[in-house]
Amino acid sequence: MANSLATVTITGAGGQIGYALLFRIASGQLLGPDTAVRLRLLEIPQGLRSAEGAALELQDSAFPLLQSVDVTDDAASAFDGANVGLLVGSRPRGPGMERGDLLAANGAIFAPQGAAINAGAADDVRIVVVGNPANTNASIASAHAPDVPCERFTALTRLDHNRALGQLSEALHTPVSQLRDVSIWGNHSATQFPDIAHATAGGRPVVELLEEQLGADAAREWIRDVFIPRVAKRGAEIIEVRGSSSVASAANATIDHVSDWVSGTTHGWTSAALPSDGSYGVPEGLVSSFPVESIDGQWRIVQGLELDAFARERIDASVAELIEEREAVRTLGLLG
Ligand code: NAX
Repeated sequence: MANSLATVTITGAGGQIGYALLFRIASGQLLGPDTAVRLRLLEIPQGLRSAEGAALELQDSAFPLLQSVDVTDDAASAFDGANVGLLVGSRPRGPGMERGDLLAANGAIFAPQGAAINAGAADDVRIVVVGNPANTNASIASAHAPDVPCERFTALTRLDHNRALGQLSEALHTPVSQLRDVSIWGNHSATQFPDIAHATAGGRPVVELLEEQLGADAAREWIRDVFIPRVAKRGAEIIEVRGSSSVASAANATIDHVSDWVSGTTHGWTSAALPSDGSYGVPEGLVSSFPVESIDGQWRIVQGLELDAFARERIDASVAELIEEREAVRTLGLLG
């Protein structure tokens, strides 16, 4: 029997990732078996039928924890009382679309959603932005929610983190459960820096294991020329093989992100994009991915990691891209 109730708002709920998320949330995988959920599905008018269809299927699934499902195209009612907001619906870059057009189109989505969160969400609201460009969309939403602490606005890099774990598991013939302390730094884009300098497998440094397996030079090359680009460009690889972008793995990562945020990390650290507190020289306020732990319901950036020259260069490059995105959005007047 559930002893608490949470309102979870999903934007773009009629889309692919939305469809993969809804049933897992309703089954209790987001907030655990003791929390009943009230789902709010936000769509644009063209997406309403699809979301309504998903709502019918949710009813047909008879989830004991699911208390209600509302479908709407009104952001104010979707976010009213929301404890968790999964901001999935966005305007991804289309063919021939200039960056300014992309950012402006997303500003038109995330600015009003930020304002609706500010006006009506619950005091403990937690937001994760999935829709791309995710880091900058999170900044836009946060800028329009001045009464909500900025650290409640995060962006998803857990999929990149999980992709890195998958690649390491394969290379080292080690189960994912044995791997710890992989980090994703920077932007959720091809400039991100998947970092295994501090990672361990079965308690031993991953870099040492790779060096044993491949030799020192080949291990360094594998990390630089195979591992990093494969993780950073995995989204394109999925599109090429599957004919459509990542869906179930993106939904899975979103569930992992929120469930760790609420319940705590127990297996080393993970990765999430959140407003920088100035750690590791990342400008304060910039929504950038870091190695993080979740303690008492809050993300904390893992402190004190040593970064070598290679890591510094890769992080600086991704942060520079984020700064450029932020400046472009500022020029468009989207930061309030
Ligand atoms: P879909 O096109 O299947 O679904 C998006 C849905 O959002 C559509 O139903 C659309 O009607 C709705 N929508 C658009 N504007 C809206 C608004 N203002 N309010 C509410 N709903 C709105 O895309 P899907 O495959 O579900 O992907 C969604 C987003 O996730 C895309 O931006 C995609 O780029 C991004 N991704 C992010 C990932 C990450 O790791 N951060 C990985 C997967 C994915 O590529």
